[in-house]
Amino acid sequence: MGVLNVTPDSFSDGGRYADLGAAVEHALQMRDEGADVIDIGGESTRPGAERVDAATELARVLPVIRELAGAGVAMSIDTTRAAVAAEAVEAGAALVNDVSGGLADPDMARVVAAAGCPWVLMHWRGHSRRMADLAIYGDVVKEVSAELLERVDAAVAAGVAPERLILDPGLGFAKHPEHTWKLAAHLPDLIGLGHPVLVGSSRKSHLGRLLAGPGGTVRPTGDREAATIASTVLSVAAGAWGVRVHEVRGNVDAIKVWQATKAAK
Ligand code: PMM
Repeated sequence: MGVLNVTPDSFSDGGRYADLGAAVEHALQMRDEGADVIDIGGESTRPGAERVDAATELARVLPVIRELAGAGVAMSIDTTRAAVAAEAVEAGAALVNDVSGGLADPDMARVVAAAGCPWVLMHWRGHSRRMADLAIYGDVVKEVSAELLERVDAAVAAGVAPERLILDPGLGFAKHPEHTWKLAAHLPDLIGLGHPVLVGSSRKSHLGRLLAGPGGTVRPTGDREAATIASTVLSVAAGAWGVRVHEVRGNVDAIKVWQATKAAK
């Protein structure tokens, strides 16, 4: 899954694809490099981010979705808003990627059930502005698993077919680096919940902190690519269904190496 943030303020690519032509060109490049799905978002979820209204979100994503639908590109819509998801699916998005797992908008489950499309339920405890305060866990793997299963139950109760649900541990969302590393290490537990699992580790701050230079300077987002690729290989080798990444080529290369090695066993 290739990330396309049509936002002025996302943590690693904010502002780069705000122009329609640049956004479409980048999406096509990611598709050509091997991304199966382009994940389009119009609202930044970086820690501390303020929300934008639905009209702003729609004005950012719809032109890109329409253009890419015309080019036959498979897309997901990265939104927590039911109204945005509904219009995005109508315009051609094939999948809803909801970082709130249906918690942010009580209408989301109904919209997804009506659309009959796959739904990524990410583990989430609150909007970006306050999520750092919510990173309190005893056993992070058990709690994230239990909270994801609650979201599955709610989705199914609202009429979404269970086989359409994809789970995501929500690395970095209401999680300190130690929580994120624990979840990455225990990915098989999440996969054991019985749904495909998507992992979004690309360029996130746990990598930046791990790679901090002398004096503790956190490695900048644009220089976390090798670490992202390592994380991709570990995730797919552990059984992840997909990875959500900003730079597609290197990650696809790495997955091919893993696949060829596995095939030669
Ligand atoms: N991370 C971000 C945004 N959307 N969606 C899913 N399913 N999983 C994630 O980990 C995730 C996401 C934040 O990263 P970005 O600012 O690069 O989009």
